[in-house]
Amino acid sequence: MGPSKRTIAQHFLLGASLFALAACEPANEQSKTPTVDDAIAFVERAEATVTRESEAAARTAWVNANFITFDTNWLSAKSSEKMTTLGVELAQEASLYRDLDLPADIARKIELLRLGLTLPAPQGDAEATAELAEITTNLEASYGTGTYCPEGGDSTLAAYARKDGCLSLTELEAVIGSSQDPDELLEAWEGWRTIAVPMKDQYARMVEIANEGARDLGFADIGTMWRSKYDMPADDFAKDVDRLWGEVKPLYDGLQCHVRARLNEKYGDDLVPLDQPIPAHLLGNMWAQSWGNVYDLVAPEGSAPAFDLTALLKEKAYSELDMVKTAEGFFTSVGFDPLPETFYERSLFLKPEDRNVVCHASAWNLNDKDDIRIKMCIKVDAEDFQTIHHEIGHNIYQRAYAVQDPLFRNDPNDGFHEAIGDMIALSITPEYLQQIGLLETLPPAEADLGLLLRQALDKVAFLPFGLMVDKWRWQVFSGELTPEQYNEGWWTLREAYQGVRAPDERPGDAFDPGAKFHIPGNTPYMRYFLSHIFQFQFQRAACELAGWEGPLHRCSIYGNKDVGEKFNAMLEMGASKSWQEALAAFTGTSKADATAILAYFAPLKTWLDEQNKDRACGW
Ligand code: X8Z
Ligand code: ZN
Repeated sequence: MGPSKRTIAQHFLLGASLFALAACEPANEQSKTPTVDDAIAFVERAEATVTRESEAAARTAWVNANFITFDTNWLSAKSSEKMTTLGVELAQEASLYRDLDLPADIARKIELLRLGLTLPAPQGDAEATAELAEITTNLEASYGTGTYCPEGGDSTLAAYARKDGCLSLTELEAVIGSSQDPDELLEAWEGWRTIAVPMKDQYARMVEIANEGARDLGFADIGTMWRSKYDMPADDFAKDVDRLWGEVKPLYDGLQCHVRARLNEKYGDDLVPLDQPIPAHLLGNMWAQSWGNVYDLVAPEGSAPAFDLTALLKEKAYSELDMVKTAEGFFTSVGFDPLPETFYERSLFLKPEDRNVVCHASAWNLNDKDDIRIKMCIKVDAEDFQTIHHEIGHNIYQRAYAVQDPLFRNDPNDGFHEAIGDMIALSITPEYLQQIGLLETLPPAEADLGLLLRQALDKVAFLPFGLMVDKWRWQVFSGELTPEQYNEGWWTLREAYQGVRAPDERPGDAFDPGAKFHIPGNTPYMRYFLSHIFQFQFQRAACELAGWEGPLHRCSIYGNKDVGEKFNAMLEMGASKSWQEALAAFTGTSKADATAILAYFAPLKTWLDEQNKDRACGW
């Protein structure tokens, strides 16, 4: 299930048991010719069943993710099995009504039911359904409880280890994010990847089962099913993401070239040769997916960053709770209702010392109304300040579309859900920070370049990673990559798209994709690539509406209720209309459009071109 958001519709859609629904059906239901009235009645029953079954599933998943134990895993697997059974039955029955001439909203709901599951089980195969649920629960728990325990005396990480001599992901990430010692970095990088080795066989078996489920529903494989969820034919969607990548690639390539040159100055030709991809352990992030932590190494010469948000939060002694309240304050400033009391009572903000939790940040709606919460292990730094906005954005969206019918309580394109809070966080400008008292003196205009570079290290560096994760999964699902080729195929894509390489020869049993949350968690990833396009489109539309005339990266919509109102109108649409219609309602265009992110970073692109003019870029 998604790390990011769970709503009842998604719960059911990600898994769901139609035994109650099936009980109402006459035994010969399949044999009679389906009518429009049958379809309407089916949708009504499906929505009632989904609503009834999903709340318990959501609460089970919440407890499991907050207390990972043998028993909560067991309960979670049972719940997932039940929900998948329901989801398969609903998808199968929905297929019967597809070719009828249905009212538009019924046709849309039928399609959502058909496409709802992330990993379908084979039809009517109780054993395979149970096995699938057990595997997915185990994979998620393996990731959530994974630790690296250095053995032998030559570990460079002893100083960071806990009392039991082991390091959790949080601790290993702290090393990758702050150390500039290549030995430490390499050990932390390799150490975390040891947790994924045992996942590989289970992952391969999971793919086998779910592919059979996808075929039963009429899809060639799971990847085709995933690509069919975007209101356009699956092949057109694949072409569209390639088009978007082609548009942003020159900006990415310029950034990669500059960063590689500076890391070469720091680490030398042996470690960072100028004609090779960058070794993945030197980029300040466990997955080399965003590079903000190496800002100081790559910053424009002679110019300090306009501000260091981590330092400001620490100077002002912000607590984790202060960070959450500040993010909430942004949303209320544009007119959204305050978060309910229960959000503060029931969310998890701090990493518990005494138990295993899934620390990867997520946002939940437990009752599809107002029981919204986030779950994350907050650190007081700029990265988590951004992530809190991201998560609350999910909650605000969930609450907005709660006005819709159950099957429409979702986004029309999973990239939207990921873009809401990120778009809001684009308004964290120096002026905004001054308004809320975090920053005393506004930096001069020439500091903009540093700010933009800092932002690009997160947003632009992310793009090829956002793209390649599901390019890999699509190849795995289609059989283009066999289990023996899983790891090699992963690194082929990492090199091709990101210009990033493994820092060492990978062991034969390595399963490096498994060390990224969304692979064992089975959360589709193309949503994040899309979100990095959409959030800039949303921001450009919001700033136009606000009458902003300056450069896009200096625009903040803080306090602008007109923008909030129009934004909310799109959020309230939920999945009731195509994503193209929802996008047009807010931005006036129905196409995913990279010109907004390019406009945002235009001054940086000019600067990067200048920096790179005598460098041999590429890898
Ligand atoms: O998983 C997340 C969010 C929850 S939906 C924290 N993100 C991706 C990641 O961490 O890999 C946000 C950015 C990309
Ligand atoms: Zn998210």
